[in-house]
Amino acid sequence: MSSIHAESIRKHLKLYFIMGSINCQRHPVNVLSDAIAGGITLFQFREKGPGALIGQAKLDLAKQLQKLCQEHHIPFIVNDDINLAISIGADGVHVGQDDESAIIIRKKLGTHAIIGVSAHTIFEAKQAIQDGANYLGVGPIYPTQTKPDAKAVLGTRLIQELRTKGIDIPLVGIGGITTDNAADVIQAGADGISVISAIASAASVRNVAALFNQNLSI
Ligand code: TZP
Ligand code: MG
Repeated sequence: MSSIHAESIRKHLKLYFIMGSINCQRHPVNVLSDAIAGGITLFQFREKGPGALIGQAKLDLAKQLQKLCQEHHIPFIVNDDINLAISIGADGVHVGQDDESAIIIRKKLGTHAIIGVSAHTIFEAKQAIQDGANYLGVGPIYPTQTKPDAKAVLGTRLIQELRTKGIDIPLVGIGGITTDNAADVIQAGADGISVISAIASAASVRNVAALFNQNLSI
């Protein structure tokens, strides 16, 4: 990866909003639109869990959300679904440890795609870097209700450890991040934070996104 690409990704990770239809109390297009107005810097379409859309409905929503992102120059990342990402020309994908390796995904998506990988240990982080991941999602940092199968809570320890070891790949913390604890995640060495419920379920999506932004500008 060229370093210009890496530095551009690092900047986009600052306030990384993730959601799918089941995380939203209003139409996802309205939620994303408000989140963009509040200043999110990256978006991941994560249409997953009980009641999630599938097939044509999932494709249609992906296209609507992607269009909104394109209008605001916000990269659009797809969770897990490599074929969906290819079919709509998404900017990248985010995968977990049980998904295909970044090596295979890179072959499918090409050099310019943004590939993010979830890491829960130093070993997983190093492997993802070796496989060509552009950024890591490290977590869960704090307890979360959003992912029932989330692994053990890490706190900010792994982020600190990665940075102490000189691993400088762009990375975000994920899991239970709120406007109150976001700055601690950055302080530990993350380039940004990724958030589902604190933004998607907020009474004012726009205001909460803006408050995150304010609290991250440290
Ligand atoms: N991966 C680790 S924790 C998590 C994911 C997808 C859920 C994050 O959601 P929230 O609502 O921001 O805690
Ligand atoms: Mg996955």
